[in-house]
Amino acid sequence: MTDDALLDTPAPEPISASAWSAALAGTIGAAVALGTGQLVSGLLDVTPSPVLAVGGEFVDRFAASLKELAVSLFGTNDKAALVIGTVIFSLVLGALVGIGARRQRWLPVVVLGAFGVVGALAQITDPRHVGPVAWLIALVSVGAGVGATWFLLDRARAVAVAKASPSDPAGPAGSEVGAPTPSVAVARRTFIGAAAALGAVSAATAAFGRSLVQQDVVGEAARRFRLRPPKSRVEVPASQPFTVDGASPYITPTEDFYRIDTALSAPQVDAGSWSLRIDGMVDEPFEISYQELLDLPSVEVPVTIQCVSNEVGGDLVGTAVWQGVPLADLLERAGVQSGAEQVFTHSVDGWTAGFPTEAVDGERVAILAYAMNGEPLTVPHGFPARLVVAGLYGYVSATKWIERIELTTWDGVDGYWVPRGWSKEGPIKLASRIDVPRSGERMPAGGVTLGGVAWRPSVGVRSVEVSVDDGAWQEAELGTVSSENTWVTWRLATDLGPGKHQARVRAIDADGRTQTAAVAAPAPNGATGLHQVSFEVAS
Ligand SMILES: Nc1nc2c(c(=O)[nH]1)N[C@H]1C(S)=C(S)[C@@H](COP(=O)(O)O)O[C@H]1N2
Ligand SMILES: [Mo]
Repeated sequence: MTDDALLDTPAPEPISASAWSAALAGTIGAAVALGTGQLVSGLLDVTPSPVLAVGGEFVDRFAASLKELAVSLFGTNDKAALVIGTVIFSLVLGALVGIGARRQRWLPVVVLGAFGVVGALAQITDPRHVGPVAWLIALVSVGAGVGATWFLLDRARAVAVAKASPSDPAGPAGSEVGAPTPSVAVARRTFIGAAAALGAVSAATAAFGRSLVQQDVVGEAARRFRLRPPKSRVEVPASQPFTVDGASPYITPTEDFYRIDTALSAPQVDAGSWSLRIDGMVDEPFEISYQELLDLPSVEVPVTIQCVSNEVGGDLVGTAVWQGVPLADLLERAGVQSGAEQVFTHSVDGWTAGFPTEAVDGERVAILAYAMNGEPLTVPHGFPARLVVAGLYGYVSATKWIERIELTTWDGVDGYWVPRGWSKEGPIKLASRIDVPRSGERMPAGGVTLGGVAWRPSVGVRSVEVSVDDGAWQEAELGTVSSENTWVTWRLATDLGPGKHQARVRAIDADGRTQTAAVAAPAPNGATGLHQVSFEVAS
């Protein structure tokens, strides 16, 4: 139709795509934008991608309220939910944009464009310093998304036009009842086919883009760098006096070790270009490479670490053999100035933690660790290096993917979780757990052996007591420990008859203090209360 024709004839009722097909067009347009963002990020080796950067921003902003929902300090499920939530939100928004774009053709440019700006800003402000290339990623993604939306909307409109076409014997009014004419069927097939193809392409680009950034950084480092045996080690006891089936082993295998962090995807740090800087209130700030770190005299020590958000009886605690360089050696080399009250550590992903300088007193185990259970750290546990400080909860001390140790004042700066409602200091509280039987478990008849663990790292556990069916506290048998820095395994043989029973456990630490029965929630500085299980013995 020419302009003249438009002017000369009365304007026809504009025919537009149905709301459903427009929604589908918009949804797939948004998917194409997300997939393209992932792909271009992958091709340019940029992390995080726009989606992960936006999700990460979300974590940082709302982590405090997530805490109130009693979510642990970021378990794996919360993250999957967040990423999926971000994607679903984008797709739903895309659907609305598709519907609106039938009247306002430029709507996808405005809304996807705004999304692109949000994604780029999230990438640029991410501590991993994605540069101006984020704008390029946004431009390409938004372009692809808008293009896909328009393309599909036009195909969807073609279906509506075919339906309304006077040449269609069924006519516009009759199209509801009459069988679709071939032209409607063809138009519909074209639209569905294009939508399906673009949907598949967006999923494939997202998956491929993601695979591009997932390198085997640990394997690469293993080929180039060699771990040396430690200069000194605290031995793991060669054997334990007992084991209880189903109870925690003394050393937690790495693959079973709990993982907690705010990273939506664990940072993949290249050991070859990584370095750690020690600065702030020190006489001689310095930087060391991975090779230099491995060359320093190291120690190997079994230490139990725990998350402050662990509930009574929870499993956010584990014991590993950590190899690394004593933090005291590094601080000595830097020359800590008087007035430096806080060891404040930074992760490559911007996460931070701080604890009092006095904790590095030469007695407490505090190491910059690069190996766990005899192997280089895995990516989820902080490769290439992390901190392990015996007796302090992870949120104040155990910085993974560490890149900077800053000596500063106590009031100068707060670690990540402190402004989010957690205490500034986080010593691990005396705790104990029953592993066997599990609550609700049905045990075979003929004598039940209870078993579990108890810990107060850096102080140690003197004894463990169990009360069955509210009876007197009975002393449990203890396993062998390598030092006061780990948990101790315990067991208690009982002679319980058939029926329902319950048991409670408490520990007494090496200072002679009995674990409190007073119930406290994890926030702000660790749960207290006694772990109790109810179980049944078969007849
Ligand atoms: N970079 C970084 N390091 C981190 C965290 C984090 O969110 N980011 N979480 C800390 C918390 S809260 C705990 S309990 C420990 C858990 O260490 P793990 O995952 O190796 O068990 O890591 C600590 N180190
Ligand atoms: Mo934690």
